[in-house]
Amino acid sequence: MKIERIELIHVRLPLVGAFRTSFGTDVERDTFLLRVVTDAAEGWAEFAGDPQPLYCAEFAASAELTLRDHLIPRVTALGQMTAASVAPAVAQIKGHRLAKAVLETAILDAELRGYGMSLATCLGAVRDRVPAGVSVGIMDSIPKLLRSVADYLAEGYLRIKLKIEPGWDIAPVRAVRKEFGDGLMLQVDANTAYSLTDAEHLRCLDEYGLVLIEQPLGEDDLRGHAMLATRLQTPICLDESITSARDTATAIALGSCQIVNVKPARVGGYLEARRIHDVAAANGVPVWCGGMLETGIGRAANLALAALPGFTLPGDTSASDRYYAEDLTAPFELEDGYLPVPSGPGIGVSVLPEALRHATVAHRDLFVSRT
Ligand code: NPG
Repeated sequence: MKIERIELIHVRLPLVGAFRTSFGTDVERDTFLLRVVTDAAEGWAEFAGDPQPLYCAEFAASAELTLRDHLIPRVTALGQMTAASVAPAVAQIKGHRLAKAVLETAILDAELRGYGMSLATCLGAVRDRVPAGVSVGIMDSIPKLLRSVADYLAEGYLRIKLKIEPGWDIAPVRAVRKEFGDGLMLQVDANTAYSLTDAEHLRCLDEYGLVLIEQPLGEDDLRGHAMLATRLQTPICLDESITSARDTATAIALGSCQIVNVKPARVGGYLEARRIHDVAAANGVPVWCGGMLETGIGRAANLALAALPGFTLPGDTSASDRYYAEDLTAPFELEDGYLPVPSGPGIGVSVLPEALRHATVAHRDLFVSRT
């Protein structure tokens, strides 16, 4: 397969509601899509990050530069290539996993479309639908939170994740547990907002039977997580700390986590995400698929990954209407709490031209073949 053109499409979509986490508040999705045209087919992918480096060090403008000046020149210099050759070609470039992921995914989509295989099949999916969870942001008041959770449960979501931070942790968990009962699959996500000195406070969560507490400590604090794990009954799940299959193996060996949130973008793409799945499965560690407020383009690929056998917990793979009034693809809809795994070639969905037109802010060619 030979790359003929790579186009960046800057898009902006309003979220249906503000989404507050311990690291900031999102009111819109402001990101870019990559469209890769090859001699076999064209492929699409979505940059998972934000305009600001709040969740992780990368951000949209840094990714565009990295792609244009460092990643794309190395990949297009290969001439004939496949998606599997992307990671080795860019291995010299340190970090920038979100940027690497969007490039590899668009190329993988083109390659799979070229021979008519779905991403789900390519990755080793064993399900045609996956259970859906939903991530509920930090709110101004407990009554507002309870209304929001009640609405999501009425829609059919099978597990609830509450965003927490110091000052918004025990009370919301207690209130949700009391209102919706012990049968509710409930978990929390701190996005690195605590330190080890909060261990006794976090121990108060143990009495609420949570599925997990996600990333309580800093992303570089594997040792702190291992120490915290000895103090809590609630299983620790890592998100921000996990950037590769190797550090997944390290985190598991150190006892830093009992569960892993796999975000393909954070680990450099779907091929590395599958290796993380394999490492976790070999250690008996359950994984689930995280989300970064992706449009249908990013979500479709995440659903393919979430259909692998080791993804035994519901992910942050929610329906389109949890995020957008108008998604960029045909909307993903909940059916009895499940979302369908796309089965068409590649990521299995296409952008809707009209929706893309509404969302597009700018276009830039990052590469045009001269041959
Ligand atoms: O449903 O896509 C979703 C959002 C799930 O909570 C969610 N994502 O920390 O995991 C996270 C958080 C996030 C959102 C991370 C935006 C980065 C950007």
